[in-house]
Amino acid sequence: MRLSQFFLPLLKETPKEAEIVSHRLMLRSGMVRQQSAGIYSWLPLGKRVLDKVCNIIREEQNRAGANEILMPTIQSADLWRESGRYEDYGKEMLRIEDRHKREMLFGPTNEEMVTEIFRSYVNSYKALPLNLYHIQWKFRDEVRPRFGVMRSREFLMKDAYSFDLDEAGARASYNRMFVSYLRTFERMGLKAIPMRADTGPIGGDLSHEFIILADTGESQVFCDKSYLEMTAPSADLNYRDDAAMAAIVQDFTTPYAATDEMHDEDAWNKVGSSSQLSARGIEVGHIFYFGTKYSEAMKAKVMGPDGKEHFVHSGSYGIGPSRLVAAIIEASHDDDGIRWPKGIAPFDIGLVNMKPGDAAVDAACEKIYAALEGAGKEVLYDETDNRAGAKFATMDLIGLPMQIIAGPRSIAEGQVELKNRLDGSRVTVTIDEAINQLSAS
Ligand code: P5A
Repeated sequence: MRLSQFFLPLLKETPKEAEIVSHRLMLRSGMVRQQSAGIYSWLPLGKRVLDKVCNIIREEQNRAGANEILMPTIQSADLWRESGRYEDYGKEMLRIEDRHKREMLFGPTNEEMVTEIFRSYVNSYKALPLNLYHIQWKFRDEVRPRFGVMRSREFLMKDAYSFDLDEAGARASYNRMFVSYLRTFERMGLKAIPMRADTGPIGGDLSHEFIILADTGESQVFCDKSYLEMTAPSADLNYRDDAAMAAIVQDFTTPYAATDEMHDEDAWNKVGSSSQLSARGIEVGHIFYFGTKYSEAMKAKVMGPDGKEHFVHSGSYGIGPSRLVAAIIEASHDDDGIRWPKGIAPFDIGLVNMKPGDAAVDAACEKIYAALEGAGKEVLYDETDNRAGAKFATMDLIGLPMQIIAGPRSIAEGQVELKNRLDGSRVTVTIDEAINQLSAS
């Protein structure tokens, strides 16, 4: 993409309304635009990052055996009356009346709708386990939307729903999602710690929040420092091996970790002060096992191997991709701007032409641009006639992991400078070396 064609509406001033660094940087770098309180448009730079986040989530959900669907944002109130949550949900639910005076709502979550789909098609244990997920906009009329897309009213959610014959099966499904979450967040360069959590309006008796540590986080959390050393299982793991999944979950739930609401002082004191980590955290995912809560209320039954009908056991599993974009920035930035982890960055490489109009520099840049794009890399090519200082500041602000700087002096010697945005290192290499090195990275 050529910068002259790319819609990148940068802000010069730091917006006063933005209280935390991710919100400031997202506004300054033209990633999002607020349309109403807690409601945002995603502009090209932000949209590219959001898509990267969603794709990692999608790959890991699919790897774990979940099926992607797409349910609507607008739901019927009658569906929610079946579960009894229409009245319970309160003011957070945006209620809508259509022209026929039918009561509708903008979905805050989809347990009811997915249970309706399940009961319409599945009637035998042979189709189980089943996990259906979608990535769709949700609306919750939060009292205090704040921190930009971190706590917004309209936000994107990946929500998965599992269906099993019995509790043992449902726990195995829970474990698969738990493990896929470990991999998902690690691929985004985040250390997300699973913490025993409250189930709130979703219900159930087993729940974990996945929390990343950040000073600006809304939750107070307590955990064992050993979590900081733990790494997610590799991609070749076998999701169909229930015992292996249970062992991983066991490893990741044995050290102490709890949010404020679930904190237990006695257990905490046993951790030992040198291992205690008390910090602020951001909830990026939340998983629930709620048994037959919705299947009983909504009559979702299957025939079991015993020839009898059973209410299915279910869980739901949420990740907030739009919140994650902000959370990744909270975890990875410096005074100059964002530092995107590889795999999340809106472009892999920023190519800075220091003297557009200079035939040799233009030719070298065009060669590099074509070669890297040809190698499947996403390159943002700054061929504008902005000042050099402004070009550097923009590249640093938008945080592409690697920058190639091509000026007349270096090009005369057949060289360019490579700047690594993540560690700040700079090297001068030949044009061909730059192409080879970055094509392979
Ligand atoms: C799980 C999936 C649920 O709604 N039902 C379906 C369950 N869980 S949850 O914890 O309430 O939300 C799941 C994730 O969505 C993100 N999230 C938000 N992101 C931005 N702004 C909000 N206001 C917001 N509320 C929830 C979080 O990442 C949360 O973990």
